[in-house]
Amino acid sequence: MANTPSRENKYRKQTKQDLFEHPDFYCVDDLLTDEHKLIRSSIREFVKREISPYIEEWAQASHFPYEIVRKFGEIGAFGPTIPIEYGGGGLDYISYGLIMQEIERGDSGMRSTASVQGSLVMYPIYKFGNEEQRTKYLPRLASGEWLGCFGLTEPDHGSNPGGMVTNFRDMGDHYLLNGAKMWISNSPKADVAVVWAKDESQRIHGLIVERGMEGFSTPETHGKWSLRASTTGELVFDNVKVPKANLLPNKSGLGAPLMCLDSARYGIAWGAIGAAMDCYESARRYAAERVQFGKPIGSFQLVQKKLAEMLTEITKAQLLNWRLGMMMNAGKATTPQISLAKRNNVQVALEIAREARQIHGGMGITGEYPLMRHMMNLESVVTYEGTHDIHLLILGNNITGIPAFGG
Ligand code: TGC
Ligand code: FAD
Repeated sequence: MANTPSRENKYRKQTKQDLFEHPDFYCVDDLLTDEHKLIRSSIREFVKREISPYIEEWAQASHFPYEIVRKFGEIGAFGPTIPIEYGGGGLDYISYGLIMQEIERGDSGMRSTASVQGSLVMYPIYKFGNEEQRTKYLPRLASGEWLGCFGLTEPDHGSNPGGMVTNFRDMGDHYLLNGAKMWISNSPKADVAVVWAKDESQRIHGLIVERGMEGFSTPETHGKWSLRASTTGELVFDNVKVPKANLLPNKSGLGAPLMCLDSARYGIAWGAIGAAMDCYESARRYAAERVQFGKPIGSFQLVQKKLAEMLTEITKAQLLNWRLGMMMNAGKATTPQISLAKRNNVQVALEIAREARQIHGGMGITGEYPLMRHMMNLESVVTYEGTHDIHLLILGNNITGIPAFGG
């Protein structure tokens, strides 16, 4: 009898307020530590104060709020899993996921700024760099004094980065770098770029390229309908002399950038659900308030179906994220496991944004609500860090042992 749940507990219903504030239908909070909850609530407060009031204006104006870089540094959003001695947060992967979730609840473009800096710039310098490189770059990147970017994709090599043509030659006392990267988040404002390029023997290496090096430019990409508050551009290398001390010495080959992508894709799996939660919360609220045919639209079965399906997918994705986070903490998560979560969660977030937009009727297309912004942002998120179909092929390869990428 002692272990039987009381009737009160057994039948406890989540209140409307619970579901409004942050849908947690399966009590995932019970799986989090007090520190996790504290980190989540402090990032949520930050987003409410520093991002949400301004994000529609920034996105409409296609404005990257550069001052957010320092603020992210102050709240520990850059490199949460990097050890404290290098300026990082020394936190676990659940904390990292919660930080990405809360930032993306505000905006995917803002999360891009943070996840590129942490997973794609600080991570390779920490993992593949030497002590001198770690102490020179990591504290400045962690604090937001410097902004970084990650150059893998090229104009003719997106899903197939192994085909890259950007290259460097050993000139004795320096390397000479030539080529171009495209679709690079943060690039127009970046102080440093981690760039992946081939040596004379076609082996891929990471190089740290700094703004101001002769022949290095970062033209901005204009006209995006997506991630409009994030800045995106190219990296152009025209005979750039890179000091030999800037080569990341501890790993080479395509596996090195792909390891960085494992970390970033994990963060995206959490982030996308933050955007989905924001859409769900807006739709739930609107359905309760908007009256048609003399009743709140939330009383119609078809609207309830949409809301119930949104909550179902958010709940499944939360559980997926938590379990994946525990495997990341144990160092046991595999690339296909990360692909499954990135692919699933971004796709369900995109569908939730579209359904939430429909619940808002005409109002859903305006900047008074976050739906169209999230929806358009998620159209990039479903493509970058490996497209939806590339992640399916990674899973297919894992299931059958037969790669179907072509080539
Ligand atoms: P494949 O033959 O499978 O692998 C090449 C070598 O890499 C090794 N490897 C890994 N090593 C460590 N960790 C991993 N996760 C690894 N995955 C693979 C592999 O063992 C092999 O090693 P070796 O020694 O045999 O050479 O490579 P492939 O050329 O067949 O390509 C596979 C494919 C298509 C899955 C991969 O290239 C891929 O993931 N393509 C998608 C590209 C992508 O995701 N690009 C993202 C660019 S960055 C970005 O989008 C940032 S957006 C940021 C934001 O704003 O938030
Ligand atoms: P492609 O590879 O040309 O793919 C086009 C279509 O073909 C897709 O639907 C794809 O799934 C499909 N396809 C390709 N190959 C296959 C196949 N074998 N089988 C079946 N279908 C296939 N990159 C960086 O390096 N750093 C960044 O910071 C960065 N930030 C980005 C920010 C934004 C806003 C965007 C949009 C992209 C960013 N990217 C970045 C690039 C991103 O990773 C690529 O866009 C992505 O990997 C896809 O490459 P692609 O656009 O060249 O498309």
